[in-house]
Amino acid sequence: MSYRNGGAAIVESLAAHGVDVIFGIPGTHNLELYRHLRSAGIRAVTTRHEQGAGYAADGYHQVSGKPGVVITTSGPALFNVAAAAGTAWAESRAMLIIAPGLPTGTDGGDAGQLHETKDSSGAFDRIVAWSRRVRTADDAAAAVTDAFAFFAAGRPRPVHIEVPLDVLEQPWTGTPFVAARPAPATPDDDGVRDAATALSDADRPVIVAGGGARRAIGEIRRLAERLGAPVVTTTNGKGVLPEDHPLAIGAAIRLRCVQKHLAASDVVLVVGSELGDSELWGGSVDTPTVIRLDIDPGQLDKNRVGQLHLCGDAAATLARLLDRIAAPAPDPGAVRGAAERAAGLRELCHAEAVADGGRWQPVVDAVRRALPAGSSLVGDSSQVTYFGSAHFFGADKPGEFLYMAGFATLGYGLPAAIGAKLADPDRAVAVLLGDGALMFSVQEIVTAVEQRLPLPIVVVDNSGYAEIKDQQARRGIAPIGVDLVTPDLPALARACGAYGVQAAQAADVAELVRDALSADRPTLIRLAC
Ligand SMILES: Cc1ncc(C[n+]2csc(CCOP(=O)(O)OP(=O)(O)O)c2C)c(N)n1
Ligand SMILES: [Mg+2]
Repeated sequence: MSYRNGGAAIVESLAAHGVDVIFGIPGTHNLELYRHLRSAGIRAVTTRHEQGAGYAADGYHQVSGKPGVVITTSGPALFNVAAAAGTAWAESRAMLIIAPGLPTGTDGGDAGQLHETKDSSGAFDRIVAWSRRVRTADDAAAAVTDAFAFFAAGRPRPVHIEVPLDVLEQPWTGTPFVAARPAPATPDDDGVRDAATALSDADRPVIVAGGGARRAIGEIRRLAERLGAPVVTTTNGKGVLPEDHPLAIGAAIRLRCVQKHLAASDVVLVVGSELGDSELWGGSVDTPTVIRLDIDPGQLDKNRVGQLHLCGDAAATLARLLDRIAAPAPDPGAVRGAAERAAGLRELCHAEAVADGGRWQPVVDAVRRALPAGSSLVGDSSQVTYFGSAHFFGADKPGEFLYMAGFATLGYGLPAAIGAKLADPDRAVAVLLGDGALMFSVQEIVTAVEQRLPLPIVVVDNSGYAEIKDQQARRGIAPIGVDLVTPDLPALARACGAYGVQAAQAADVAELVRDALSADRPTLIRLAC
């Protein structure tokens, strides 16, 4: 057995919480963490930049449901993961970032040490839920326990643990401690009764499902069917109701036709969404009665005051609502009416989505055709994602479309796909993104090669930042900084040890993606547009 020290306290505690893979980069200061990974049965995946480790951890989290864990070294390495930490905060995802720090007693030091940082945990405390600089090896183990208890208890968010170098080396004789899972929180009876009454009495109820509904798919479906309520999702909630269900409207909350429909409805139940502008795109939810259900009390009136509030776990609270909402007497007419209302709205959505993103539909359709049921498509902050895949890629479940509408960070797609694939090696995972997005994380092609991932990476290449160019045009600004040199991407992929091919037209992408799924390495598929 290897020498047990503060590093072992962290690593053994991770293993006790079911962690079997970490994403990161080893360095001089985190070796006492890396020392223990192998014996703890934890696989270390080295990305080629810490930002990629953070996004890979997020993709892993979204597909596995387990928190993503990142280990960096100190100073620049930790700061390199800051954009991913910000993403996990904005999108409400569970991410644990562990990094070494300067020795205890040198806090705030300015002594010229390697990777010296003014105040790492202070800096990270401003961008994650909490950041703790631990003081002893026991404290290090307790911090891991606290992180997982935090992830289990409420709205998931990132946390950061800083382990001073001397604490990493400190002998440790403790044992990891796993806290009991708390019972899911649910609101009081009166709140559930009032909400159930409002929903039962509604003529035109609608359900809006956000990322907080991802673990309540059965309950959302049963409630929608019982009420005859169409279900609209945010992009983070995409797939909460299978998108081919007769009541599914899709990830369409940004569309004006949906917002008009909400205004013409009498009651909307919003489950696990902050109704942020990054999802509503300047619009609003103007339904007279809005019921907000969220695990985080801070969300219950956010962006749109709720008339009724349900503070609790989505699945547990919806189950209690279902107990109180009687199944309607069999009435085929009512069922047909609800499905017809949903079908009418879906048609309007499709027309609106085609109006601003129709040119992306052929390539999205080609990727969809090539991917078997239960696959995941990963997007990025590119037009092909928010105007394309978000609407045209049908998802059956959460985790089948990976994106980050809130932080909207370029460079997410490729590393997140690596994490998703490692979370579920049997699942087909593909990336569809723009050239600009790829260039932020292009080095992670090598990570995917090293991990031997049969990953299709479909790049729509318009040699620059079309979205920003369009925005410049709308403001009357002559294009500046947006028309870019893009390398020969297939050649670059080949140089990295991947396959690289050109698609002559969008329809050809289907065949190329199919081939890529059965390859022994990633394939970059470039489509000029
Ligand atoms: C980290 C980061 N930097 C800058 C931006 C601003 N931004 C948003 S979209 C975009 C262009 C993306 O280019 P590409 O992926 O090629 O998609 P396209 O707009 O060409 O469809 C930029 C620069 C961002 N979202 N994230
Ligand atoms: Mg582009």
